[in-house]
Formats: sequence, structure tokens, C-alpha cells
Amino acid sequence: MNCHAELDPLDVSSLLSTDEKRHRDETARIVDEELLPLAADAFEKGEMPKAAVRAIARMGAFGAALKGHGCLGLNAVAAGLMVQEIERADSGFRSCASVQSSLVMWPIASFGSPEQQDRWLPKLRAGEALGCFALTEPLSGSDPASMTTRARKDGDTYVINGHKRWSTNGLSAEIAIIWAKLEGEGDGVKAVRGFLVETATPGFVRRPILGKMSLRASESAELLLTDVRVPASAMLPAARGLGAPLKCLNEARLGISWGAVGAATACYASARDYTKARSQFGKPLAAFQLVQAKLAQMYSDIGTAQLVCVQLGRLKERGALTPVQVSLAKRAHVAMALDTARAARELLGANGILLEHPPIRHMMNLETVRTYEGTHDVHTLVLGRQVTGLDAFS
Ligand code: TGC
Ligand code: FAD
Repeated sequence: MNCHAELDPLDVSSLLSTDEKRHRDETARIVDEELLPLAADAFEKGEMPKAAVRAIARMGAFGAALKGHGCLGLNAVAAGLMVQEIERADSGFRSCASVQSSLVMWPIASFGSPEQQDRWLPKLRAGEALGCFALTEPLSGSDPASMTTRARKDGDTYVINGHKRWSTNGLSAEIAIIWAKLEGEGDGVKAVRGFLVETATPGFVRRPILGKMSLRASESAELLLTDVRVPASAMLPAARGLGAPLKCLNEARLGISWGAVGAATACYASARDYTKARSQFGKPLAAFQLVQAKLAQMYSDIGTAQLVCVQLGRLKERGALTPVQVSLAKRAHVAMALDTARAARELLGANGILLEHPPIRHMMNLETVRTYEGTHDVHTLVLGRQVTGLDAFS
């Protein structure tokens, strides 16, 4: 079941243009035919399948909202609908697409030089190269201002030293955006710069993060940089200060707000179909009031979230979307999707713990989605600051 075909309680489809519906439906078809069949196996093996990267590239989802360099140049709603469909298959697949689009291509398009854009955007769009985004460090997560990675100017080069952690796509990536403080610019957030570092550069070592119980289809890497020397042209010229990576996160968090609805939809559909087909006490599970209460909650929550997504997209299209609105939706939709996944898992009884049904996989994945791109509680504090005018971060 795609996100709209059977589950559109508030007729959100009527708010979409013909073009937006066409992109949504074409993505849904590729998701059904090519991504969904890979999802459980990829989770079990703990691998991002190359076939999934190819399918995402073929649907045009890498950099779908960018203009030029062969990108589709979609509006925010059409791009969001694509993301929603991809996460219906697996949050790990959506993560690969989000990082590539919002955290690698978007900063190159927004902060990069024409040479950087011409060199990397066509390859990244086509999925011929993957990129990763390295902000988090072992001792610097929710508080990226505390990063210790440093770049030192040395003639026509920069020399980078540091340790990054949890970089999605980091094992296969040909290019990494490394966020570091520039020596000589002080220790504050204004010293932060972004560098396009080829992962084959001497001194650049990456290691897989093993033992993950969540987002298993996604690559998570540790990146160790020891005297990594890059040309001065590797710096993103227009990225100055911590605001630059945080602007990238606004893009990715918006995608997560859409994607979480896709994951919730897959869980709802699984629970609805299962409880209609299975009988206990002489009648279908779906005929019991307690079961209907859970399905009704999912139906209502997903419908409301679909509507919020379209509103966010329209705000973005007219340049009016604020980071606080993105925080609101990321926080609310991921929490909703996790509640939905847990309730769906429960409705499947013992069979709900099996990988052959999607809820447990989505449930495990969504623990990561709740944590990355700003934890649930970090977004609570962003909203708290908006409401009170008082900063409760430190
Ligand atoms: P502060 O340190 O005071 O300010 C730094 C500068 O950044 C500006 N800023 C923003 N700009 C644009 N959009 C936003 N959302 C922004 N948030 C802050 C801020 O105005 C300031 O600019 P300037 O010009 O005054 O220097 O930061 P703050 O107090 O505003 O923010 C604190 C906090 C905690 C909200 C922020 O540090 C934060 O968002 N922390 C969470 C870190 C995070 O989300 N990391 C994600 C790593 S990447 C990832 O998880 C990828 S997962 C990918 C996947 O697989 O899908
Ligand atoms: P911490 O910041 O140590 O937080 C731990 C707990 O303390 C959380 O519950 C948090 O909410 C709470 N907390 C922290 N500060 C406060 C406070 N002020 N008040 C109240 N509570 C607080 N990062 C990248 O840079 N690139 C990536 O591609 C990337 N991909 C990821 C993929 C996966 C699978 C995962 C799990 C993470 C990924 N991340 C990535 C890292 C992610 O962004 C961080 O995990 C996240 O920002 C939280 O940081 P932390 O894990 O260090 O937790």
C-alpha cells in the first residue's frame, strides 16, 4: 500500500498538483517494485544494498529539489512526497537519500564554488558517487559547537585533524563534508568551516560502527583524520560558522518529517491487514474495540501529519518556513511514527517480532530517527525557547 492509495483520511491528495501526484505515484511504484523487496534482507544483513542506491538514483531522489546539474528541480511538496514513499520501505534507505540530498548536495549547491558544484553534483545526483556529512564526534553530539576537529591553513592547503562519528554513508562515500574549526579564528561557532574531503586522501581512515540494532540497512562510520591535507579549494567558500551545517540540518529534518509518515503508514497497513485476517475468540481481531481504538489512533495521527507535511512544503515554497516549524514537525512526526510502530507491533502478537512483518523493523529504525538530526528532547528545547524566550540548553 502506498501512502495515499488507501490512507488519505483528510483528502490531502486534493491539495496536490497533477505533477506532484505524478512524482508521488512514480516513486511509489519504484518503492513497491524495487525497494520494498530489499528491505528486510538489508536490515537482517546490516548492509545498504547497491541495488537500493541505484533505484533511488533512478527515481531522481538524490538532490530532487535542486535546480541544474541534471537534478529534477522539484518543489518542496513533490520532493517531500518522494521521501515519504522511500521511508515507507525503510528509514535506512531514506537516510541514504537524505544525507546525499540535504547534507551533501545541498551544501555544495548552497555554499560551494562553481568548480565544486560542476565536479560533484552530477555524480552525486546519478548515484555514481555517495557522500557523507561529518558533524558529530565521539564527545560532541547534541552540542556541535563543542567540536574538536581542527583545520590549519598551510600555504595553499589545509591540514585537518579530528575524529568524526556516526557518519551515514561513510563507508562507501567518495566524498565527505568535514566540519572543523579553523585555527586562528578562535574557538567559537564562527570558526566553523566545511571541507570537501575525498575519502581516498592519505590520513583519512574509516571504520564501520558495528553492533547496531537500529537503522541496520544504513552505513554508519567512524572517520579518523590524521594530518589530512587538502587543497585550499576544498573549503566550501560560503559556509562560515556553525549556522552553515545547521542550515543543512533544516533541509534534512524537513525530509524526516515527511519520511516518518511513510514509516507509520507501512506499520498501520500491516496492522490493519493482519487484524482483519486473524481471528481469536471467534471473530477477527479487527472487530474488537481495543484493536479498533489502536487502528483509529494511527489513522487519525497519520492523516493529521500528512496535512502538516503539505503545509510545511507550501511554507518552504514561498520562503516562509522557519527552523522552529521544522523542529516541531520532526519531533511530532517521529514520535507519532514510533507510537504507531509500537502499537502495530503489538497488534501482530508474537508474529510482530518477526522480520517478515515491517513493524518491528520500522520500530527499531525509528529509535535512530528519534535520536539523529537533533534528538526529540533537543527539539523540545527548541520549542521551549520559542515559547518562553528562555534558552534551556545549558
Ligand atoms: P548556537 O551554537 O548558539 O548557534 C550557532 C549558529 O547557528 C544558528 N542556528 C541555526 N541556523 C539555521 N538553522 C538552524 N536550525 C539553526 N540553529 C542554530 C544560530 O543562529 C547561530 O548563528 P550565528 O550567526 O548567530 O552564529 O546554536 P543554537 O543555540 O541556536 O542551537 C543549539 C542546538 C542545540 C539547537 C543546535 O546545536 C542543534 O541543533 N543541535 C543538534 C545537533 C544535531 O542535530 N546534529 C545532527 C548531526 S547530522 C545527523 O544527525 C545526520 S543523520 C542523517 C540521516 O541518516 O538521515
Ligand atoms: P548526546 O548529545 O550525548 O545526548 C544523549 C541524551 O542526552 C539524549 O537523550 C539527549 O536528548 C540528551 N541531552 C543532550 N543535551 C541535553 C540538554 N541540553 N538538555 C536535556 N537533554 C539533553 N551525525 C552526523 O554528523 N552525520 C550523520 O550522518 C549521522 N548519522 C547518524 C546515524 C545514526 C544511525 C545515528 C544513531 C546517529 C547519527 N548521527 C550523525 C549522530 C546524531 O546526530 C547524534 O547521535 C545526535 O545528534 C545526538 O548526539 P549524541 O548521540 O552524542 O547524544
